[in-house]
Amino acid sequence: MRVEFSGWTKHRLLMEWIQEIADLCTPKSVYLCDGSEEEYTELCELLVKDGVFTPLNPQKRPGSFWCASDPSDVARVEDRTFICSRLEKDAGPTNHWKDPEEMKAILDKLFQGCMEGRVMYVVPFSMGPYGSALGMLGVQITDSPYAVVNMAIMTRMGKKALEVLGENGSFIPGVHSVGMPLKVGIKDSVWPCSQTKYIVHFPEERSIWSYGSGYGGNALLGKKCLALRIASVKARDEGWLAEHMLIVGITNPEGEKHYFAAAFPSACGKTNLAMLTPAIAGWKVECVGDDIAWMKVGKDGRLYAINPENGFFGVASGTSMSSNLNAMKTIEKNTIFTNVGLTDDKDVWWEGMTKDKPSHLISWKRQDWTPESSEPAAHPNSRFTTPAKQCPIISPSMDDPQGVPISGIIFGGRRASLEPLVYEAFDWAHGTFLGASLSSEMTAAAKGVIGQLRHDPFAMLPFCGYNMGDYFAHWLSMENQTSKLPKIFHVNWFRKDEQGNFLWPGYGDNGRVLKWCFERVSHQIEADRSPIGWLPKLDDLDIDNLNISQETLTKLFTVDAHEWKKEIEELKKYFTLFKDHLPEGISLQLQALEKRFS
Ligand code: GTP
Ligand code: SPV
Ligand code: MN
Repeated sequence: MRVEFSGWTKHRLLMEWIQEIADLCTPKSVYLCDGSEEEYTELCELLVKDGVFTPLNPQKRPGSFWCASDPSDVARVEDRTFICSRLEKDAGPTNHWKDPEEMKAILDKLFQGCMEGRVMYVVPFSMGPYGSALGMLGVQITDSPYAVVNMAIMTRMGKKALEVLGENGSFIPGVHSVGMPLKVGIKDSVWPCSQTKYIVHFPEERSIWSYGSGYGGNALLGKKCLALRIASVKARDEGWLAEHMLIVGITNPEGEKHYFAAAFPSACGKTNLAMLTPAIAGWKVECVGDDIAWMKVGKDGRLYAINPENGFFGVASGTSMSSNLNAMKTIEKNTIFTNVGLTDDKDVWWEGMTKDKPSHLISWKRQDWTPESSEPAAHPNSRFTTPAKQCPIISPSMDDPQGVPISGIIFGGRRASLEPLVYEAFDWAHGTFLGASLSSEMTAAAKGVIGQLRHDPFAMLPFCGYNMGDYFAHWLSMENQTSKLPKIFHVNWFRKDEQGNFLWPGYGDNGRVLKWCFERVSHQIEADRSPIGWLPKLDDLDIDNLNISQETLTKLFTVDAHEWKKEIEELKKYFTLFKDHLPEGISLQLQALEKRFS
């Protein structure tokens, strides 16, 4: 089939590539997206007609849809994610690697005829404000209209991106198929996917191939595949940072403002912190991004960050008016809900949304559900896809091509023990070590054992497109570019008491911790030196109107030498994984930490 491009693009390489993929995948037709509102509406109508989308009650949630995935396709598949660099050592010990030629042979077979009977959509998009020096263009080919409408929310998608691309601009190509050709006699399913899954990245040629899944980061290629795995490689080559971080602006009662970027592993609180309603009076928060930050040293020597995305693909489960009011307001309209419960009055519900449970609904498994049911109404990794612009506290800087200057970087994970509520690194190298040492209990965001503690350096374990040891070195090397790097902090909202209860109330009260970080970056307060870093003087942590005992506070900040010595032994073992790719700077930090405890 000849693809007809008239008026859509004059970019020769783009046209050739689209033709090549159409010849390989043999769809029944090709649809070139323009990103218009009409197009979005038509695609949603098509999804409704095909039984994929259920429109929600327009009185309750206008412009919104419910859908449920195949029960086997509910999260990122890390064990099926590959970094196919030419050399295995460039993928490193934390990634799955296959020789690029071998992988291409596998993909060639898989993709041959894989779109039979389906429409092949071509989705041009910009990651980051149009024309930003920090931004990047991508084109996703997909046979999933669900992926198209999600991409329309998550990225700046359509004609404008093509205009910026022009006739010979560069773009990251991504090919996605749900992997279920509609051969004669095969009936389509509401959530087509395949038991065979491959999420593949070729870092040197900067391309993406994704097969077999329609869900989240597996299928929305602008997100983890492009903006983290491919972008991290480009960032290393060009001297900047592509990170799994939220970006938040904070203004104190005096009107002084600072921006922070924070890296927490998947489902560990980025969206919540990015949209924080601070529990302390007079402090204002604005959201620049909730998942990804691209950061580059600016002309003034400071680190500037943009959010490459245009929407939020946020965890629904647990989101409520009390935990995240701004997210709840963001998703009042024009939102796609995947794998949540569908109530009898055609609204959505999930565990933790309200105290009172609906007496009946349709669960994410499309089954009748009542409060007596043994299974949850929503999948723990259920998600909302919603435009960032709808967030009541979205920062106007989100569209600033320059980005925002970052004053502090925060690392954190889920740790039931060991890690105190907050502390500050001694310097950049020590902060890099804190990022490299990050461990967290696993969540439902990826297939795996929930609750199991694992090393997740920089919250980038599933997202780093090259050797993690080289990535540590790249972080250390940022110091050669500028003397004005941000301060680095470590937080832990998830420390528990002996009974297994969280010691810290979290959510809005995390504003108290941000306030401490703010006052440290603006040099307003002193701190106490400890073996692990600078700890707050307890008087400096604002606990006004917070019902917390002195005993709990002490527990939150306890640095248990015995526990830390065990952690140091564990880290020694872990870092051997990187062999000669482990930079000396990290080994020296570990030795220094051990010495401070002896
Ligand atoms: P990804 O989108 O997967 O990258 O996740 P995320 O890092 O944005 O996580 P998110 O903010 O969606 O939070 C995930 C889960 O952590 C939700 O169930 C929240 O309710 C819970 N959570 C977030 N912040 C806190 C907190 O301060 N304390 C506690 N106890 N739980 C929290
Ligand atoms: C994450 O898992 O960190 C996410 C969701 O943000 S996904 O887009 O599926 O990767
Ligand atoms: Mn994420």
